[in-house]
Amino acid sequence: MPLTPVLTSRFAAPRSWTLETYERLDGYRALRQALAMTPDELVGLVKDSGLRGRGGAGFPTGMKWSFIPQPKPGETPTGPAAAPKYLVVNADEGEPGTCKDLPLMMADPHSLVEGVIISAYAIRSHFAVIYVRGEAVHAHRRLVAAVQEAYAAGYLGTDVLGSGYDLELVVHAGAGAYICGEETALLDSLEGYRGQPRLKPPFPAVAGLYGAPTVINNVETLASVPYVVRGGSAWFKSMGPEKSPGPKIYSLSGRVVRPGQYEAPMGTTMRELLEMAGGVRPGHQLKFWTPGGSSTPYFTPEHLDVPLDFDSVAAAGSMLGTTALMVFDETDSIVEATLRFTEFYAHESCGKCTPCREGTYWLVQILERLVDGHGRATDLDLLTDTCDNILGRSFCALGDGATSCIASSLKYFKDDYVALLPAEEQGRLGRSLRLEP
Ligand code: L3W
Ligand code: SF4
Repeated sequence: MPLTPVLTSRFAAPRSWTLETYERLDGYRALRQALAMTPDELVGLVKDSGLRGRGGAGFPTGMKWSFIPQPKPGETPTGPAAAPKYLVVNADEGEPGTCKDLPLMMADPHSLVEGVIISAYAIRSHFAVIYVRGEAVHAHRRLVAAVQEAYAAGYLGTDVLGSGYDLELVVHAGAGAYICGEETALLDSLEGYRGQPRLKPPFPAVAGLYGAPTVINNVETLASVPYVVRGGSAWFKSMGPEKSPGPKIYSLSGRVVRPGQYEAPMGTTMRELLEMAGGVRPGHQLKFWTPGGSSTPYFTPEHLDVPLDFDSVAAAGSMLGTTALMVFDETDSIVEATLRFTEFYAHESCGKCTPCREGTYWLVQILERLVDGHGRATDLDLLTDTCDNILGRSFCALGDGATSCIASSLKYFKDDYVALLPAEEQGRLGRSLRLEP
């Protein structure tokens, strides 16, 4: 169901990325409203709006902000409450198929900057960082220009708009490692170390950047905040399901007539989105698709009517992830697609833990020999066993995510794997590891 554009409302405006256009189209009005509120009122508003994190996990944004330890009135703060607070924007968009944050930063960087200022004020932070994917040189440049404009106009720096509130905002480019999108690896990278995940807990809200309380939010999450402030929580909740409300940017790619970004309320179905994108290319049929990027289990045509919100997708056996809808038709080999994804994970595995570092390597070896026509009857079970030894046994979500495409492709398209086995191996199938009595 299309909606009046919210997050993408300025995308088509001439020179949409400039401060002049942003201000002309109501930009920075929410900031003035927010600065007239107390930080606690803002946290309450965002909690009440039901806004959930758009980076993949769907964690409630207001609740995350409320975890930041704050000094109690009349008491001398100690420990984390006495430490500086940081706001970090995870703009390291790198999930295969995902293309929502970069278009947003290119077309409307000030909506992110405004969201950052409001959110930093809400958590009483005076220092914020946008950590942008290293390869996205164009987005980095655009963000730097927007931040400079915001400083010059008094939206950033000392005494923001005469409110007495100070905020410094830095744009930092990563170096192109997918793992640096994992929030704690991102913090290590920002601190100048090799980006590898940290043990959680403690969560960044208590011990994050330089060991201080830190909120890390995705670009689309923070760009939604000015709209929550301007429209109010009831308006925000009027879009989409009660437990996952708000507007959402879905990115459609692959075998569709018009690939691109489609904004729709949370809970829109793939059938509706495909209709907006002109459908699967003429003369072909949908075979399988990802609801949220390569880390989320595949869906099939059976799932076309699943509402694409966090809870409904989870109930149907996958994850909303980054709402990267990659579309494959009957001409695509699911085993080859799965091999490509698995190669990506093997390449991007940071090497810190054995199940992911070794497991993803072996998954590639097995998938490669299947695709090359040298598969063995035992390979299907071997894939499953290897996934079982990665899932739930890895240090971070990358390892778990690497198993999703394999497990779900075997669940829905086992025959496609069998068809790749040499004839003599197909004959041995009944005697494979798992099927043996
Ligand atoms: C304080 C607690 N904070 C949780 C915070 C936590 C984090 C957020 C969600 O993974 C997924 C992953 C990818 N006290 C807390 C707490 N938090 N409990 O809440 O945490 P979590 O652990 O559920 O998820 P995560 O580690 O943030 C994100 C999946 O997204 N994904 C990939 C995304 C890729 C991109 C990209 O390229 N831009 O977004 C796709 O599906 O596999 O499952 O902030 O600190 N008790
Ligand atoms: Fe690194 Fe993979 Fe282990 Fe995550 S699961 S810590 S990416 S080796």
